[in-house]
Amino acid sequence: MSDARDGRADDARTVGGEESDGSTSGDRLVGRGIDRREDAELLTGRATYTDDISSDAAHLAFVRSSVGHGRIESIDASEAEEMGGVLGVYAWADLDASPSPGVLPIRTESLDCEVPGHPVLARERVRYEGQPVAAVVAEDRYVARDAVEAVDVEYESLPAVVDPAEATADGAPTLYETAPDNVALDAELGDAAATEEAFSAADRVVELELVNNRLIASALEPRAALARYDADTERFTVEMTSQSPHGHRGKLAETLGVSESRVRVIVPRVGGGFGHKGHHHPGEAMAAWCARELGRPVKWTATRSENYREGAHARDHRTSAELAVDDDGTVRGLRVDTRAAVGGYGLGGGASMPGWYGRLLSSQYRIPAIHCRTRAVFTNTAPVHSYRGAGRPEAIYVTERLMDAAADELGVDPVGLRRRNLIAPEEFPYETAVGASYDSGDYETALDEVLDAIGYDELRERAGEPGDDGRYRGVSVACFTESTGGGFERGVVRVRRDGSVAVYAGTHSHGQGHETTYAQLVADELGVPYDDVEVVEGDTDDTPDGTGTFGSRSTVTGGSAVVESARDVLRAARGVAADRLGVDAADVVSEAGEFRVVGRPERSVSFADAARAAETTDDGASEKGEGDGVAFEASTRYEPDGTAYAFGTHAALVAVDGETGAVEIERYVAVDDCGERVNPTIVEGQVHGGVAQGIGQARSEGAAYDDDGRLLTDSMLSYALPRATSLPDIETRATVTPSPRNPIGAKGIGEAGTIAAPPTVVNAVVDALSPFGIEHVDMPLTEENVLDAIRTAEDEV
Ligand code: MCN
Repeated sequence: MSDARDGRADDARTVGGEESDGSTSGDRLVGRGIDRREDAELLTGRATYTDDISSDAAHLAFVRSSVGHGRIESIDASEAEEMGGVLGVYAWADLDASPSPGVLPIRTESLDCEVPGHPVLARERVRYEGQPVAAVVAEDRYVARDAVEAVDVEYESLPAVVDPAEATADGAPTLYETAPDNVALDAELGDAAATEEAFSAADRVVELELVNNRLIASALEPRAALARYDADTERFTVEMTSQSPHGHRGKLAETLGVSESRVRVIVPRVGGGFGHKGHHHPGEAMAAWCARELGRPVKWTATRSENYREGAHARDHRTSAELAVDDDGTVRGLRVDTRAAVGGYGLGGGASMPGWYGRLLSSQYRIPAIHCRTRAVFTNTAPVHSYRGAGRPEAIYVTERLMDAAADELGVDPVGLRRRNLIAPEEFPYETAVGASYDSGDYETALDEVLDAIGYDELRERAGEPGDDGRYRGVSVACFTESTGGGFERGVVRVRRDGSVAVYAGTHSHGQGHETTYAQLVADELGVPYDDVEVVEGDTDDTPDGTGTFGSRSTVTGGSAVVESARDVLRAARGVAADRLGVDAADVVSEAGEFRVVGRPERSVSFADAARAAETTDDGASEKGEGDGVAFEASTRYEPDGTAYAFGTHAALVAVDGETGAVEIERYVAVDDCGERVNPTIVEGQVHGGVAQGIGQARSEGAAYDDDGRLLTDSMLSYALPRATSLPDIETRATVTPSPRNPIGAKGIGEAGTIAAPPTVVNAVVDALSPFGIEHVDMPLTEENVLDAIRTAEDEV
């Protein structure tokens, strides 16, 4: 661990491994790995998810495009309309005739072309297989599905293009007349001239052509909505799967053509999201539209294959990347040209936008010149959107693969090459060549920690040669940084007369455990028992405006908002306590739920007594009084002072069977630094989940379309998610380098594993395959792909 610090992040600590039990630091709850309070309900099956909500709802089902690209010639719904139990069959013409725009809004201002938003039901043209073309509402879901089968749609098929690189080639089929080259956005980041200069001056240039495979978000619970419309108040209530209740309220209002005040979004328990439940899809909006049309609640629940067809999908980059490096291992420049699919409709998803992608390309290194060109490209595929990591895994994959390729080219150890170029602790805050301002970091400590944990030196000596079992061993590391936090959140802390506390937040936990961690944060600030703090998320009528849970932002942004509110509440309570004690507030200290007079600790008032007293007092900024049962309340709109950059270094040991191409990950060690950890057990859980997903991308997952735009991987039989048996025991350790940019000192952790795992695994497998002269294998590293690479290499010898 390095001890040179700049005073802002002056206590990097290493914790974890076998010794880590997440144990308490004093009486504080923050830093303790207490069990998640939400788990009893979730694990015993008592939790209520959207589809569990019983009602007299009618059921909505979609007729979806069977072609990847085409024009709708006719829709014949006569047979479906006559089926018993069918309440209505709708197509674009019905939406068009209604007061609702019926289009999912997209952020066209960031695009280089004018394109329409995604129509809830296709308007003349379909641009991906699975796009909703017509909607059927029936008394029950089985009738609705039967009626879907009875709707006859004729298409004029158009040529399709599914690969983002092919979509930009001359003569490729075009999705929009306004974007003849299929490019939705062509953006540059960094200084092209300075990068050119760096490349000319460098001793060597290393190049890689990389495919970042297309993924599909596979949350256990598919998307669902139950919509009601109250004709008296002209108000929609939509219970739905969401990561962003207020975001969905705004988007639903736009699609329905009403003001936000006419939409209430309620989010019950959500069975995972991984990004795709933050995005606006047709199903939820159509359920709301039908509820108003029919004057009856309408429920929609996606089937697994609908969820796979409609997306959102993720990644799908084709990248040409070059690293300029001197013979002594000094990296001089990085140049990247990426074509990223956006699917049939431009969503503005973070994955393809330069901000989230290009800005991370510097990883942990001092790279003086970087230039990144990103083209976001329309393809006849499901829309691509943010998925756990959202742009950052794609960026880190590029840099970390190049570092290994450069080490190979120079004939040096990949760890040594990385170490030489790491940004040093005293250089923070550090401005990268692509405009990211890193807040704090101690990268070398994380690197040393992971090397020690995996026993790198010894493994390195054995790598490359077949072991006694005939398999080839490879060992790797990959470093990463991750932008976390950002945007704004509001947090409300309300203290009732009995001293109990309710925390309201605009974020929404869908597996992350906010009910536990926000309660830890607020209980500590107020010095009240943890069990007295209740956390409420997920109802736009009850919770303050918020941005939502994605981008590993909830702790940094939402957590800080509730901490700031708790501090305001504490100030108000101290004022009341001081009144009761007959002293100035400045002479009162708060300790573990007691307000004590400085120097006279026997004179005290408890927090609960101050809350009771507040009701009969009417001064104090946050003090409510007035007999409404609320003693104190504070609301904070919090925006962090810049991004908190989490980081870490992961390492893997793999064994590859040269005869079959089978890869086994024998060891996987993750060292992560998310600043102050509110709950180390939850943090570890997040790392485990993220690494599992990252290994899924590296080893088996990959959405495949045929040339006509038909999805070949439309179920879990064909889309190969990782299984327990394909995952190693994930060993976790941590370093702690607080962020100076928020009151908690935290950085996000929710996506770290998905960022680090793909390059860690691919680097290890390529290392194992080095005896064959193999320099790169694209993900997923299935047996077939690995064997292909070996055969091709052998043929070339
Ligand atoms: N935490 C902590 N200390 C820190 C940072 C985080 O104790 N320094 C805790 C938090 O308080 C929270 C959890 O770790 O309980 C994750 O926090 P954070 O990193 O702030 O991320 P968010 O809560 O904003 O969650 C979003 C992130 C993203 S972007 C995806 S995608 C994702 C993920 O979290 N999807 C998930 N984790 C998931 N976990 C589950 N089970 N299901 C998903 O769909």
